[in-house]
Amino acid sequence: MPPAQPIILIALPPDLENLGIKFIHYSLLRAGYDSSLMYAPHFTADSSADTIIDYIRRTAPLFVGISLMSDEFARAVHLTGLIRAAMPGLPIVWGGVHPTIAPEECAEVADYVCVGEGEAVVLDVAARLGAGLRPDDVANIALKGADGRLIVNPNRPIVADLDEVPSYDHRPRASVLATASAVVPLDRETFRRNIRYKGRIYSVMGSRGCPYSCSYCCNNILNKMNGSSKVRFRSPENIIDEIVRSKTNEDYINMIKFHDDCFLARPLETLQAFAALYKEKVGLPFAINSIPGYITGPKLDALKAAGLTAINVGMQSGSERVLKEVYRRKSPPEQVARAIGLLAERKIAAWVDIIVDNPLESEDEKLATVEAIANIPRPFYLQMYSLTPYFGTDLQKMLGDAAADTGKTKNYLQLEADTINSMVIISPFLSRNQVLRLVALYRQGRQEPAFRVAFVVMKAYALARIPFVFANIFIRLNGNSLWTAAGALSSFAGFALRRWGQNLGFSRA
Ligand code: B12
Ligand code: SF4
Repeated sequence: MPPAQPIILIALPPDLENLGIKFIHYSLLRAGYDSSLMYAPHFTADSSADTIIDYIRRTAPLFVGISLMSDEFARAVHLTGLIRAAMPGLPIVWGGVHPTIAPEECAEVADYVCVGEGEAVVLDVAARLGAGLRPDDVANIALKGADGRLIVNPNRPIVADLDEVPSYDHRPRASVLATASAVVPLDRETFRRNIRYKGRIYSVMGSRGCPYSCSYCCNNILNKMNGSSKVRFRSPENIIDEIVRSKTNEDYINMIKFHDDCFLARPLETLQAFAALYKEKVGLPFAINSIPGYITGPKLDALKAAGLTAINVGMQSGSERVLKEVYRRKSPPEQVARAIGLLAERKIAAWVDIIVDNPLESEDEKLATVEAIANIPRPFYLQMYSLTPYFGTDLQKMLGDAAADTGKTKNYLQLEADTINSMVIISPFLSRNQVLRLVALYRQGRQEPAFRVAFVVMKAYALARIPFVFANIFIRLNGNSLWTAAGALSSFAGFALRRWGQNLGFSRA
C-alpha cells in the first residue's frame, strides 16, 4: 500500500516538453502514489523560486524528483540548493539524460541519481523512502557514499516490453505550473498558453533506442550502457490507444509528432499495420524522424496514405571523412539526397539537420557541406545546429576536457558569424547550380570581387525566395492543404521566426 505522503516531480523546460518525466509521473500514479508534476518553465533565481519553495513546503512531500537535460544543469543545481536550504533532509532525486551520462557530478548535488530508464527505479525509491528506509542500494541509483566517493549501483535490465510502460496524457493529470506569483493547476488554458505550438502538436515516443550510435548523440552512450543498439518498439495498438485518448481529451490537437529516433527502423509489415490502424482511429497529419538509409518508397507510400506529412532527416556534414571519422554515421550525403528525392516525389515535407561550427572540420570539408546541400532536391527546411558536444559522448572525448561543459552552457542555435555559415543559410533558397557556382567562386578567392558580388546578389535573391520556399514546405507539412496550412500558421510562425532570429544572432535563447 503506497504511503499517503505526496511526491513532487519537477520539469524545467521553457516550453513544458519533457516526455521522460511524464513516464515517471504516470508510473507513480499507476502504482497508487499521490504524485504531482510541477512545470517550472520560468524558474530562475528571481522568478518563480519563492512560489516553488512555498509549494513544496506546504505539500511536505516524501521526496522531490527533478528531471534534467545537460542545458538545464545550472537551473537544477540552483533549485536543489534552494530546496535543501528551505527543507534540510528532504530527499532530492535527479533523473533524465544528464544524470544518466554524468552521474558523478549529479551525485555531488542530488541525494539520489537515477541512471537510465526510471519507471521501475522511481517505484523502488518511493517504496524505500515510504517505509522510512534509505534507497542506497536500489539498482540504477548513483549516490555519494559516506566516504565522499561515487557509488553507482548495478543496472537492472532495460524495459523489455514497452507496452507495459504506462502511457501519459498530453496535459498530464495532477500537474501544476509554477509562475512568479503562484503555483496553479495546469488547466487547459494555462497549458495551451505555455506549451510549444499552443499544444496543437502531440508528442509521442513510440520506441526507444536507435540502430546508430553517432558520436555526438545520447545513443552513443545509451547503446554502450544497454549493451545493444537494438530498438524496442511499442505495438501499433498501444501507441494508437494513447493518441486516441489524448486527442479525445484535448480536441485542439491537430498534428502528431513521433519523436522515435528512427521511426522507419520498423519493418515494412509493422509500418503497414500501424498505418492502417492510424488511418482508421487517428486520421491526423503526423511527422517522424528517420535515418536516411531507412527511407524507402514502399514505407513512405504506406505512411503517406495514413497521414504522414513530414520527415526529419539528419545530414550533419557533406564531408565523407567527417561523417565517418568524426560523427561515425553511416549515411553518406548521396543517401540523404536520394531519401529527400523520395519525399519530394510524394510531396512530403523534408526537415534536414546539419551541424556547423565544428573545429574538427576543415574549410574544404565545410564547403563540401554546402555542395551537399546544393544536391538535395528542393524544397526542404534546413535546421542548423552549432556543434554542442554533450558530456561523455565520443565526440566530447575527441574534443577533450575543454568541451566537457559545452552541453551545459552553449546556445546550440547561435551560429558563428562566418561566410560559409551564411552560404549554408541561403543555400536552401537557391538552385543547385547557383549554390555550386557560389562555392566554386569562393574556392577561387573569397576576397575576389567575383565572389563578393555574387554573394551579395545571391543573398538578396535568397531573401526574396524565403516566403515562397517556406510556404511550400508549410503546405506540405499540413497535408498539402492550403486551408489547413492557413489555420495552423499562427502556432508555428512565432516559433520559426524565433529560431531563425537565434541562428542569425538577433536574439538569445
Ligand atoms: C523527444 C525529445 C525532445 C522533445 C521533447 C523534450 C524531452 N526531453 O522529452 C523536444 C523536441 C522538445 C526536444 C528538444 C530539444 N532536445 Co531533445 N530529445 C528528445 C529525444 C528524441 C527523446 C527523449 C525521450 O523521450 N526519451 C525517452 C525517455 C524514456 O527517456 P528519458 O527522457 O531519458 O527519460 C527516462 C530517464 O531519463 C528517466 N528520467 C527522466 N527524468 C527523470 C526524473 C526522475 C526524478 C527520475 C527518477 C527518472 C527520470 O526515466 C525516464 C523514463 O524511463 C531525446 C533523444 C533520446 N533518444 O532520448 C532528445 C534529447 C533529450 N534532446 C536533446 C537536446 C539537446 C534537445 C535540445 C536542447 C536541442 C535539440 N537538439 O533540439 C532541444 C531543446 C529542449 C527544450 N525544451 O528546451 C539531447 C539532450 C542531450 C543532453 N545531454 O542533454 C537528446 C538526448 C538528444 C541528443 N542530442 O543526444 N527534444
Ligand atoms: S541517427 Fe540520430 S538518433 Fe540515432 S544515434 Fe545518430 S543522431 Fe542519434
